[in-house]
Amino acid sequence: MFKKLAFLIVLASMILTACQPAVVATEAPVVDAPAATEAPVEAPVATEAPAKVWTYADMTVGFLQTGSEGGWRAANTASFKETAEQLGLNLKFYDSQNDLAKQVAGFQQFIEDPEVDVIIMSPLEVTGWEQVLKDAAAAGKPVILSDRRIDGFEDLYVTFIGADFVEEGRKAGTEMCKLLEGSEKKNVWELVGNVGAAPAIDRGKGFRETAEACGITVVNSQTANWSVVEGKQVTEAWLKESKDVQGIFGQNDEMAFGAIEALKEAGLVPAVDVKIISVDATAGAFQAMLDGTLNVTVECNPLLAPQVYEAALAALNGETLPKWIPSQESVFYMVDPNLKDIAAGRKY
Ligand code: GZL
Repeated sequence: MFKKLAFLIVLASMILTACQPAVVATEAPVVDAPAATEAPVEAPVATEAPAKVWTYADMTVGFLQTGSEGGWRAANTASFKETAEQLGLNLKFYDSQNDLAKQVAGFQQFIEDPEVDVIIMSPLEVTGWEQVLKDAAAAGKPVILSDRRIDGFEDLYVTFIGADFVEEGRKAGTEMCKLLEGSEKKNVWELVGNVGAAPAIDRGKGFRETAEACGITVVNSQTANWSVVEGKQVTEAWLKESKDVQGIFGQNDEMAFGAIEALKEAGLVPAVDVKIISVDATAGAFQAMLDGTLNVTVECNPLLAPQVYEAALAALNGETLPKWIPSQESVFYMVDPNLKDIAAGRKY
């Protein structure tokens, strides 16, 4: 009797055990279930496709250039075209012809162009960019500022690669102070770039910081739009009013060249009767210093393309960059005994 009962009990327990689900390694163990003797095997997780790693060969750049207003810009454009070829990237070049409306339209065109992966811009003016920057972000196209900064909207562009224009102005003011040291009068005229442009605003600011500290008075200041012709016209008009000027600050080389022509035609000796300082340090400025008509030029490096393209590729690969990567620059002097050799070694 007892044997039959024991058999039935064993049989029942065997049947009950067989119905219990086994602790399946792939299921999360029930909290109060006995710990599995082996580490549970992780369920395979669906893996995402690896993010694309961009190379220059993949990259199509939409580059919005200001125009072709002088030697600095020619060197800057050459830098972008030559470096694109060297790196094997596809460059779509847009000449804004120094017209802000055209540059904004070109920006919109690159946003809508499915071939363009990243947009690079040398902005003609510091304002007017909010909508296109927002549209570019919505289109997933990184924006890099080259050469010139804009006001605000740092969250809408990756980085600005270009000079410290305020520092360039400070350097020019410091050099004008040296040139006018001991002068009884320190009247200076300033030829300004296009109104609203970062270099025009910032160079003027920096110049006044250091020039006014040594007693210089900026008697006249007017735009001559970066050009030789307008630099000459503005200086001629000023000379008709007065020849009581001891120094001229051209915010770029071309405007200084125009002033030099006007001074000569008015019977004044440039760099002697009137000290002349410019910014850019183009080949033309070195020639003017070698001719003895320009006292000083403050360098502004136009050969930015390698750094800018590197930043564009980094942006496409999701890297975070500083909001400003300043370019390194120097100052050059007419009185430098090595000036001829320095000029011979320059790329622009
Ligand atoms: C400076 C650049 C300026 C040059 C001018 O980075 O934007 O524009 O100084 C040029 O010669 O027109």
